Amino acid sequence: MTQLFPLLILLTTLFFSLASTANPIENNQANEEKDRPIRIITNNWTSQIVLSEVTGRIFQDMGYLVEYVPLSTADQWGALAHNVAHVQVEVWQGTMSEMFNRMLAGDHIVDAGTHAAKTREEWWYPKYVEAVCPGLPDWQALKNCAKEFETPFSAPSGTYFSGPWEKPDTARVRALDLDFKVKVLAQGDDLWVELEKAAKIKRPILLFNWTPNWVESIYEGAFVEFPNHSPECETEPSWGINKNFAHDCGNPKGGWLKKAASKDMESTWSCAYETLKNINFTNLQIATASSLVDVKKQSYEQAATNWLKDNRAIWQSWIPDRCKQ
Ligand code: TMO
Repeated sequence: MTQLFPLLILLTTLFFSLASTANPIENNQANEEKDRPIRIITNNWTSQIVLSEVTGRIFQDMGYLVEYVPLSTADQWGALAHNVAHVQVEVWQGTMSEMFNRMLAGDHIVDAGTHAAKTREEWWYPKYVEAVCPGLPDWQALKNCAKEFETPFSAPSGTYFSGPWEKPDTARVRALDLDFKVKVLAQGDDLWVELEKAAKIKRPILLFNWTPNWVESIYEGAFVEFPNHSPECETEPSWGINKNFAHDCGNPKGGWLKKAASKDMESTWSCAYETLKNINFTNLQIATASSLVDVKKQSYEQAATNWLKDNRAIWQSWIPDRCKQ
């Protein structure tokens, strides 16, 4: 018996080490892939939060752990660069191209591809405003009617309401010599509070809006048409109608919408990374995702559940065959 003991231990050890290290490299990777959560960035507007939730549920369906990391669009770049967060599903050209391109050029993040959706982020007004500001949507109409948009914040100038995203609005007001002051709202949703208050009594209002968004399904309105955007407009003062200042133009029309990943995503969660590259939302899908919450008053989670239920064939097609369980 005492002689058998060492043999037994040897055999047991051998059995377990063979079982667990049959392919040591593959095994460690598999563990890390499924044990470490993929951290998805959530920002502060509806479609982004719903689509992040949709993306997270798809990853969970594939067997991954998922965490959501609420971050401002300003703070998300450092998190991605340090692999503290790994996925951003809505990078908008109009508000984020500058930082996105800088991070890409520095090799700090990965471009995970472009959605089919075409985007625009711009000054916007509800249709009834045209009656008191003839000439809209041409921006030059604003030269003669700034007073119509006066509020206690800006008196005697007009107010333009912007959201908490990096936009060169003050530089544009200066470059185009407009009599407006920019009121930056703390929360994205504050824009819709202002819009509803104004629209109820048909008070003129000018605010930041974008497409695709739920707003277009509820309010008739239009974007202000500023001089066409060009990259030089943002960097070359001599470009455009004001020879002394940059930003004498509007935001891009037909802008791109991209996905971003951390540098470690592909090597750590290769199937999730492949799926992220395939994820591809259209204008209608994004507008629908946001109206489920902002119009139909569902929670973000309910909206994601409903979206996944109604679009099963689409999201299943984003998962590569080799990654299907
Ligand atoms: C990035 N956003 C859609 C708020 O303009």
